[in-house]
Amino acid sequence: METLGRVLVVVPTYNERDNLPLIVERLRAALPEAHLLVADDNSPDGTGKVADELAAEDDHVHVLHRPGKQGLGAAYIAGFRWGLAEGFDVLVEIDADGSHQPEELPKLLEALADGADLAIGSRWVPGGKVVNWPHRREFLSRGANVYTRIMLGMPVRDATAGFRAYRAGTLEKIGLADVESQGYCFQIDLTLRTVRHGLRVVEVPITFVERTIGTSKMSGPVMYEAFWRISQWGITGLPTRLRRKRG
Ligand SMILES: Nc1nc2c(ncn2[C@@H]2O[C@H](COP(=O)(O)OP(=O)(O)OP(=O)(O)O)[C@@H](O)[C@H]2O)c(=O)[nH]1
Ligand SMILES: [Mg+2]
Repeated sequence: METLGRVLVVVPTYNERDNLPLIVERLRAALPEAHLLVADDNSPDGTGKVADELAAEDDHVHVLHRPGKQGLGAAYIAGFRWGLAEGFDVLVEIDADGSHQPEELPKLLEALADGADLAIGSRWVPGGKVVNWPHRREFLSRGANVYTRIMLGMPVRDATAGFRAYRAGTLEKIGLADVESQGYCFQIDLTLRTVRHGLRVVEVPITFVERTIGTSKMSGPVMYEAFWRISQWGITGLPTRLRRKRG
């Protein structure tokens, strides 16, 4: 197992005022060496101010203030750019709403240390779980992943997962400049880029817990974006897949 170097956890926030202090405390306890970057889209509920207060008390906490709500993908790209420029070796994604357990992060980092280029905290591999999800949400997530697997031919069970760890080198190789995905489909986009670059993706089972505080930002347009982009990537990638199969 190799040593991984410096870890940055990027926490995107939009109206997560009450969740942020809790997730920051848990992350700091689970991984005391890691640095955190809150990427806030000028949340109307004042999350940015809460983030500033946390950063003032702790030199491992940083804040990226963005002008307005531009989607999850854009927030992560800005956060990754910040982390790469600061020389971090590993970049982690985690939701602020408590759905992902910071205590499970060491497992993801172990997978990287064992040779993965991207470690995904996965709900849909053996050992993975969801807690308190309505049937409708589970159906949607499983359905989206089945559709993604069929359309894109990726051997990944939870390509929409938002709890993951990238080696800095992975992000540098796949490139962030031309990523257009704005919402959650950003997760599928980066997974596909990683697979298509021949890099190693490892899924680690996690327990996903439905948020108890604040509201979901999942919306119709966000789901629609994912659907049409997956379809588009599937169709444009088809000739290459067929050629590989024949050859
Ligand atoms: N900066 C920023 N963060 C966002 C944006 N949209 C969502 N987030 C954050 O991304 C994380 C995941 O968003 P959620 O609303 O919990 O969405 P989800 O977890 O996919 O869906 P639920 O299961 O319904 O909660 C949370 O920390 C949000 O605050 C955005 O446009 N900008
Ligand atoms: Mg959530």
